[in-house]
Amino acid sequence: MAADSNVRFSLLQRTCQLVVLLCLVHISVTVFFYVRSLDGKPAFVQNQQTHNVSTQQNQLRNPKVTTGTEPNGTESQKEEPVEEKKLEKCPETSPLLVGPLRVEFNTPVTLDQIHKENPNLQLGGRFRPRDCVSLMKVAIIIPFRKRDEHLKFWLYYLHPILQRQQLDYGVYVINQDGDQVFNRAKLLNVGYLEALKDYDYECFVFSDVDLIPMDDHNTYKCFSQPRHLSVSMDKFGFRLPYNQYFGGVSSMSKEHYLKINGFPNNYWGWGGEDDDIFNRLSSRGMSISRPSGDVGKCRMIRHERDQKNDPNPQRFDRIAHTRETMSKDGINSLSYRVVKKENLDLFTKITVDVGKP
Ligand SMILES: [Mn+2]
Repeated sequence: MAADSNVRFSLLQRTCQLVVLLCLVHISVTVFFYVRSLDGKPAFVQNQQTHNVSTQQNQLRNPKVTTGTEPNGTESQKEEPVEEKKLEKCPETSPLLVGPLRVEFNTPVTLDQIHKENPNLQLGGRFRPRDCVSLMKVAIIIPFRKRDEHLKFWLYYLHPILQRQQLDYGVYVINQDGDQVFNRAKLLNVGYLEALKDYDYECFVFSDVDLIPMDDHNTYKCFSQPRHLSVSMDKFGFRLPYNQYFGGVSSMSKEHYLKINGFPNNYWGWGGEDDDIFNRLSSRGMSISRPSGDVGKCRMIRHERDQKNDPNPQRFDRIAHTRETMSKDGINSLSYRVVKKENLDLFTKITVDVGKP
């Protein structure tokens, strides 16, 4: 009897040992795969340029001064002849892109911090890649008034993205002076003209200050057709609100822009001007190019409606007559007065008097 229960006991003991052993194996396999997943590429990438550091540093090491008017006494010193090495064109798709980005607006950012995190920027918010010749010279135009908090987020997110996109770019914030009704499209026209005074830009990206792309494959450049970039905004449940929608962020080459006589100057207040622009483009036989809904995802910073930017009641009537009015109203009829132009660290700010309705 005693021997029998002894046998039973040792059998039980062995079974327990086996179970414990199996558990240990299970846990170690789990831990192994967990640790391995930490080493791998994360699904989302933080905003700043911690990735591809080697390339960025490479650019830092070869700081080429591009403005011919630099008053530093270095010309007397003998420079290494490496300087004049002919640069190749940047590749069609930048190798620095990282894909989906995490975008949030809970943590405030400061201009100082953004400046420190983007050491390769030149005064006025200008940049060009140093180890290749950018495919495009892009002016980014932001119509603006009293949205400094939004602008900080925009600069914080966009500067690293635009640099990874290897663009030769400048950021122009067109600030409407005074307290008259806001005129987005007119500010965009001003941005077009003023940016061209600085540099031979070939491409213009028109962006609201509160829109941030969520994937850096959404390149802020021009295509063979005018492009609508903000195709799936969180505000609209990540889909296009309607097929003709052209608001938010768009890009146009100089040629596209001139073909439609620029933008209307007489849309005062909120709404309609983007539809007018769409009408101009389609009446000149152009179509809209767009990234995929996935690549074109973007976030809008939530905000209340601005003062002096109420919905414009005339907008429906105006949109209905774009074809008749566009040749007389546009870049050829634009009048404004520059109040102040500031070349700041992170952007060029142009304060402008655009008049009133
Ligand atoms: Mn908005």
